[in-house]
Amino acid sequence: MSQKVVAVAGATGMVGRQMLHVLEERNFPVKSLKPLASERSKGKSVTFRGEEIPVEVMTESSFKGVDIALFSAGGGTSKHFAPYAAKDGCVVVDNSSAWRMDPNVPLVVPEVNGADIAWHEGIIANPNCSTIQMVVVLKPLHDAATITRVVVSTYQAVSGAGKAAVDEMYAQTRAVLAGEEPVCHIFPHPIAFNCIPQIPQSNAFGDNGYTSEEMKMVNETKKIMGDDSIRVTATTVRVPVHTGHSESVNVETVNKLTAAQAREVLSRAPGVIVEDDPGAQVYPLAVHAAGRGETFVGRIREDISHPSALDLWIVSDNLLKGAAYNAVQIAELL
Ligand code: NAP
Ligand code: 3JN
Repeated sequence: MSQKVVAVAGATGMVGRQMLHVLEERNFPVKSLKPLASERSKGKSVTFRGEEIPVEVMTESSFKGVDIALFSAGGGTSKHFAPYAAKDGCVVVDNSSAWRMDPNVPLVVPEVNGADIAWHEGIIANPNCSTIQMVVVLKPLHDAATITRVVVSTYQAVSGAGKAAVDEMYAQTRAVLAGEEPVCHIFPHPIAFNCIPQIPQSNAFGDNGYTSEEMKMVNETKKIMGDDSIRVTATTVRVPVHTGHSESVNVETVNKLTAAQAREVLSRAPGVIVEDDPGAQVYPLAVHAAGRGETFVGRIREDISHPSALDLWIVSDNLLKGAAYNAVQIAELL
């Protein structure tokens, strides 16, 4: 692969920092790196390959001479700046929801629909973290037995809500342990020692009673799998875990798959690791998945309430496969 000029938009953020880490760890052929952020980061620098690189304030002309830009600076920022980058010949891999459902923008998980990058017009979207880890597991099952319906409940880590949310969880935990009242700034209710069935933390609910995170899982799954007929319903829940989203997933199929067949199919699936030995108390755990690029699946069993359905427990690092690693994999495909 030839050396590329790479910009990271949102380089000072939780996802942006992981992007720098993954570019470095995967030895991505970076000719030069351009870290971009807001006015707030003027004077700051980031460390890349042991070198301090000053952060630049992102402007409409930041992308001249840039080959690939990895965006994780929020949806409004992507909506505004990505077209300027594309116009200057840069390919944008965008981590926000701004472009995901645009019919002219491929929404890509390399293990599932990597070929879709072929029709990009300058912008490629990275799906939502909860969707990514689910479709990596669903795709091989769909190919084997044709999925008709998916019922998912998520247990999402606090790092998915950004750095301020993680700080709030720790502050609340300290407060509760000291016998004090937890203070809420980011979340609508205490996240310490609690579960909150609302993601995101503000302006979450639509007219149908679903949250926007839940509707992302519904709509993005159909687009990535290239099959509008798959019915999906989701309940997304924030839990006091630092990193690693977990999901309980029920999958109905046209053709029955036994648990053993599903395990066999998934053991051959790219990017998937089967961890399924309940007798030995082996199943995927957020604390084990954190820091890993793969998606872990276990508790694979036949649903006793249905003639052809499976129950699964799926866990992955929300900042890596759910964001930075998937984005860098897309850049590698480019
Ligand atoms: P974060 O920790 O709050 O970081 C936000 C980053 O965006 C910072 O670098 C910030 O720069 C930068 N930024 C904000 N406004 C900007 C502007 N107007 N111009 C340039 N840079 C700007 O948030 P995060 O957790 O990293 O998440 C960032 C975004 O990534 C989210 O909004 C979301 O769209 C996406 N995301 C996607 C997933 C996924 O599921 N794939 C998961 C998490 C996040 P300053 O430091 O200068 O403020
Ligand atoms: O809450 C999580 O666990 C994942 C959060 C993702 C997120 C956070 C803020 C804005 C997104 C996303 O990727 O869908 C966005 C957004 O771009 O809409």
